[in-house]
Amino acid sequence: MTLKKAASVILFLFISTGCSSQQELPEQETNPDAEESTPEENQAPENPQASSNNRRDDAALSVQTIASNLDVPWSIQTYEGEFYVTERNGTIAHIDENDSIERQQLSLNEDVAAQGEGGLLGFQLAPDFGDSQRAYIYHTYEQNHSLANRIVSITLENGTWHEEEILLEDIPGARIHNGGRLKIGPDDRLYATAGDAGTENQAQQLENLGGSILRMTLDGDIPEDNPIADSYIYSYGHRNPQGISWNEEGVLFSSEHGSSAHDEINQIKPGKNYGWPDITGDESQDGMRPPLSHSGNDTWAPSGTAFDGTNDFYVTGLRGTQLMRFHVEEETMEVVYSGEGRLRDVLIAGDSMYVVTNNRDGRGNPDEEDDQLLKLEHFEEHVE
Ligand SMILES: [Ca+2]
Repeated sequence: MTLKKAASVILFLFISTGCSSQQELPEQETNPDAEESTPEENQAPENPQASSNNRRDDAALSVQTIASNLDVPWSIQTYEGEFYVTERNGTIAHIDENDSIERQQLSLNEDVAAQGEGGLLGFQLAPDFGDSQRAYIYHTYEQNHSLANRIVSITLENGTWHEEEILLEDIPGARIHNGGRLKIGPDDRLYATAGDAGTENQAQQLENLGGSILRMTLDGDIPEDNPIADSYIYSYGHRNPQGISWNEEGVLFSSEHGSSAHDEINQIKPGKNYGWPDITGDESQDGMRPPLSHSGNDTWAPSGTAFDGTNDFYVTGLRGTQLMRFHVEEETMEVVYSGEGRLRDVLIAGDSMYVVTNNRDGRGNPDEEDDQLLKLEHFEEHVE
């Protein structure tokens, strides 16, 4: 494990309250060959100044490299001190307690189509993973010469993950805007974020799963208490949501890529319409919910998220190349960490926070060690 130079990062933070007993909810574009230019991820990084942070328990962070040379990592999961990280081209990196990496293959009935921003994206270990060795994945695949996304359960056997059951197929897909985050909520339902797949109006169509946050049972059925009868749609009017997390009171929040700017933080309520493509930024319209916060003319390109407690919502930034913290009650956004390039996902486990870089996703400037899984924690407590 390398203790990175503290000077290389912007420091502050954080998890002094300890992570509640809540289960770690695992928390999520870019491509060299993407023909479509997605403005949110494709432009040169901005370098917003870290806001000065005078909040309570802030302290310097130590930053440790847990794993290097990852291949466009997308989702982080942890189980008993080990990590499982999906890689967009279709492998899962298993990192053991000694930080050694084993690349696990997938045996699926449909190949992972790692085209544009698509590929192997969301990942969630089953609640009984220790016994069942089961997990859920969200991945892009080819269907009738076009792209779509599917959610399947997989089980780990002798280092290979085998497809078990299809939970949901035909989620709209494309080289851009595939959404892709998967998480089990405090209600034991599986939630997935689906993008508009580049067809904006899909987000307003209730007969179409694109541009929505979806909710299903762990068997892939539509729960009886879903807000729209016989529909997986939990909320809609989203452009390209890539992060969802619940706070310790069970309230769901999301991150969403806006169109060239106006990236969003939303509080998600069942059955509600979040406006894309009809409203963006501060615009309003009857029956549509505006975001809690948006990036204005700046771009965060927000992806994976994690909650600490009730108010601290952590959001990774791709083009923004930083970890941000949205304070729910104060509705403020501040930068808490930067310096390692594009960040795709964040996970809070115990007293530590983990992020993965995405400098090899085709829009970054990778160095030799990229991409990396990094551990952030209080510096004072971990000086070697
Ligand atoms: Ca919106």
